[in-house]
Amino acid sequence: MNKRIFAIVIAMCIMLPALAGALGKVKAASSPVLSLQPANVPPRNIGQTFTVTLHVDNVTNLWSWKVNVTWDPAYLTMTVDPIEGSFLSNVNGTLFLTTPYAKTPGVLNEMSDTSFSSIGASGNGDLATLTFTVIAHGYNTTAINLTNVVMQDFSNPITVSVVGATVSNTIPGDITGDGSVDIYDAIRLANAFSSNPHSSNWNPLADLNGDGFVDIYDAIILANHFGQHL
Ligand SMILES: [Ca+2]
Repeated sequence: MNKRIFAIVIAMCIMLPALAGALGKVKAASSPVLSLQPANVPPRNIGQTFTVTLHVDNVTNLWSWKVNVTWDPAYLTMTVDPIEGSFLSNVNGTLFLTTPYAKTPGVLNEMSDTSFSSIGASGNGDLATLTFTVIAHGYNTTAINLTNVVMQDFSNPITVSVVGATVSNTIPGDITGDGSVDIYDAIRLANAFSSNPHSSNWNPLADLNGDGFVDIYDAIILANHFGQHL
């Protein structure tokens, strides 16, 4: 680690004003949305795991759902079978089905859940938890996508918007995505310092720990990986 660079970053951190104002939540639209959360997964070391939650918002009487999940098997592998969320099972018994995680690299076909009750679940909730392991670093980001989504109440299909997740697959600290952690990354972090997603200088790639703020904890991650490259 280059201590002088780290000192510059720390100095910038101290000089910049403290984050003001509460972080407001972006209100979801009132129509149903199926998403993976978090939408932006921060960078991990090779071998580290992370989870994303299949989440639904603004749904009415959800009785059954089915989805395919796809990802790039060059960078990520699913290491645990998906776990059912509580949204449907809180209403009644369910039949949760999923193919084994290792059957096809990069694809999880027809994960589904169906309630034993004719009355479905309404509102917002978690449908499933997916666990991935980082197996290689690339540049910038790689995606986890949701396809072939089917949702329905007891008698009719439910139209739903679908949002996947973006996973940062570089070395932690490689904000520029050029495969090395250096002064250019420190500058990007400094430029985004004290920002949140509502700030004009927000840069999600600089939020290295994915907590919704660019702050000293991100600078520490960058410093710890300073000098590393692909
Ligand atoms: Ca952060």
